[in-house]
Amino acid sequence: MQVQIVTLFPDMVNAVGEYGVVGRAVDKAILSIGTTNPRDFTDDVHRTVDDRPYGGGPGMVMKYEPLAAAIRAARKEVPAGSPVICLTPQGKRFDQVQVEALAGMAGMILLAGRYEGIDERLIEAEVDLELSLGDFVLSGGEIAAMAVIDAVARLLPGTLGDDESARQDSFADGLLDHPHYTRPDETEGRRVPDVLLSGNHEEIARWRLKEALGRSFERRPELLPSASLRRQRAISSWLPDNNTSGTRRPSVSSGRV
Ligand code: 9D3
Repeated sequence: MQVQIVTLFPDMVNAVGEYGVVGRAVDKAILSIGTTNPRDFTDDVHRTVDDRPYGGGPGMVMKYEPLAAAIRAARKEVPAGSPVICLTPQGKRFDQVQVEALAGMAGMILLAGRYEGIDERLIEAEVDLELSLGDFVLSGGEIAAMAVIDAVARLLPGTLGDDESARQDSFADGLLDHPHYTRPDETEGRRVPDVLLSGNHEEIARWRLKEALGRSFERRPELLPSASLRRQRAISSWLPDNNTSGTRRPSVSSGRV
């Protein structure tokens, strides 16, 4: 996948490709990250990318022309049909469903804004999708663009090892994680739960599921309905002659799975 980020701070976003899992995807040429700086598409001596808002008020607005020229240049670096995605507090909340959709693309252009906002006509003319990380205030879109790249890179075929991929699949069930422990078996009076030292893998799996459900119920109850639906679908897909057409199958319509 080719990702092109339109940003005034290219050094900041390039860092996401230098570490850990994303770094490995870049090294394996599964992912390529490039940047386009709107400041390189100005024609005045001050290389101006912002201006005062029409209608007055505080702050500055990113100008149309340098951004439009930068996006046009960025389009030449990604496959045809790649979406232009603007990171903005006004966007739709970013979640794992969107991560999966983006991981199926051959490329994407991520637009990271600064200042109070971007001239709305640029969004209308060039942007396919607006995404937000959530209801808190960042100083610009760069960290959000890096979060999108990190989340998407993990799902690209070949990025994770077989081990990591299997774990990713088993936790794609929409619940919070169970607690984790490693050696030693006691730290300043706190012991690892006995069940984890028992060697009984069936019992350990049950305990972990119970913990994951308990934490999800306590901390994120809104996760439970879709987690339950996903689990039912997973179980259905393990059954013989599993029916993916959406047609009712009388023999397993009791809802007991
Ligand atoms: C203090 C300025 N805000 C008035 C309420 C508006 C505002 C403008 C620009 C707030 C944040 C930003 C910059 N943020 C992003 O570009 C951004 C963002 C975010 O702030 N929160 C969550 N997700 C995202 S994605 C891009």
